[in-house]
Amino acid sequence: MPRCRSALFLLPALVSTFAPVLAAQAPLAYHGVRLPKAFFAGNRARLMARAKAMGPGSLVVVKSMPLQPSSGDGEHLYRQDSDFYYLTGVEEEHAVALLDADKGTYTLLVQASDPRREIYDGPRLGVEGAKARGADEAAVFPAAEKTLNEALAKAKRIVLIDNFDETFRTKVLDVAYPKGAATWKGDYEKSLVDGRPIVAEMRLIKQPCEIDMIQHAVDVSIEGHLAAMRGSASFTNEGQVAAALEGTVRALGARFLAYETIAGAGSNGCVLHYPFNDQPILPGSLILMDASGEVGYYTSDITRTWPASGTFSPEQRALYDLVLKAQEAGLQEVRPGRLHEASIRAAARVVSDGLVDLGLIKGEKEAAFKRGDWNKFLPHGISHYLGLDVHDVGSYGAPSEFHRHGGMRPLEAGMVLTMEPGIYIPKGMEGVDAKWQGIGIRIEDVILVTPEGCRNLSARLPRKAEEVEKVVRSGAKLRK
Ligand SMILES: [Mn+2]
Repeated sequence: MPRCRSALFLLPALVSTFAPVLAAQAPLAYHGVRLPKAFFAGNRARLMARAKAMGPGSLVVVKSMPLQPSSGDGEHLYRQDSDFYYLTGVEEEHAVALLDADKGTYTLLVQASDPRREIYDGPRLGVEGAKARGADEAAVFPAAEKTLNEALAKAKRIVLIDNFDETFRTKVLDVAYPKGAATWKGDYEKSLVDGRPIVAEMRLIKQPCEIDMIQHAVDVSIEGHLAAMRGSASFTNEGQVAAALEGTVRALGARFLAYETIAGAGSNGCVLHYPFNDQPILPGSLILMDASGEVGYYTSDITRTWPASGTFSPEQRALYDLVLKAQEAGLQEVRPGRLHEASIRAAARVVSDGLVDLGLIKGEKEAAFKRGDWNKFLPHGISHYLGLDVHDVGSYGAPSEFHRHGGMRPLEAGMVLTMEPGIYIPKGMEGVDAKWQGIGIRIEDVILVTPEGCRNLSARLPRKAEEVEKVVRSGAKLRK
């Protein structure tokens, strides 16, 4: 796979532009940073090679993400589909990429210029812009319909990524498989192939420049977490915690959040995807924040849990140390050739055994683990892939080795995944002493599988209980 240039070459100019804002934080600043054209060209070439290997007449058809309406005449902020982005680098809506595997050509079909709309949305790529982004040929709609129809008619095999755009999918199928007896020649003339799993496998193993981008996203997210932790001694509402992270990551160049911020205090930390972030922070409560920015379309996924006051209570501390121990146990199992499942089981086992030690689970350890009693306290997955999407694509199974590996996939260098055990004891949980209730803890880091083992890309953000307390207290001191 081609080693592509890091986007870091853009940094000096950016840092000087934002120097006044970022005086305390330099050199982090990733406004507008994108991967180079060669990266997208390399991805197209690899996909075209796969399509060509399927036989002559293969055409890859990739549709951009449709606009998502919100309410009234509003729309959600447009973010390109990750597959489309990975193959084109194009951020514009209403675009279709055609890869002709026989000829090795890339044709980009884009929306026509519309002066009225461009007053609102800014300039459109047009034919010139499409070619400047690496297209061999380009056309604008509606004239581009003809280019599309001809390519579809000629193709023997259509490798389709339609982004759940039903209108587009129907159109492709109508052209590819015309209805009516006159066209029926006793057999299908074309085959249709789902392109998504092919691109998913490509995206699963990250190229060096992608790892750099994920690191950028992680780095700005670390700054966001630090800002929220440092501010929390004076925060009185979850909204301020979320705002501290979101303001920071955006100031450092994250156009998008990697996902909606989860900032829950006390029992709200037990709601896994807590969406409200608007409740008071009561004295003595923990704050669980699962939040990250996205840089140049690459995500991060980090969770920290800290005491709002700067000091864990004994119960909070006992559970916190257990979650951290579970995460460490999981990380020990992350290396090439080991099953992904092994790391997940190792983390879960530590949680289960620890809960027995604390008296929260009754009985003998081995039996308790097998019964899955721990699931009540840890009801979510402990690890997932990460990349252009926060829950990134790629199969977790290995069908050809299903039996040997128990259905789980051996890890490979270049995979990026999270490790995120937690323990959640909401207020009112049955059969649990009141002193444990209202505690939700998760610790989550972004992990790169390396040839030797793994590297924690978010290790710079403190995780040990004393270190976390120190960060929170340092913020309290600053304001005195
Ligand atoms: Mn996660």
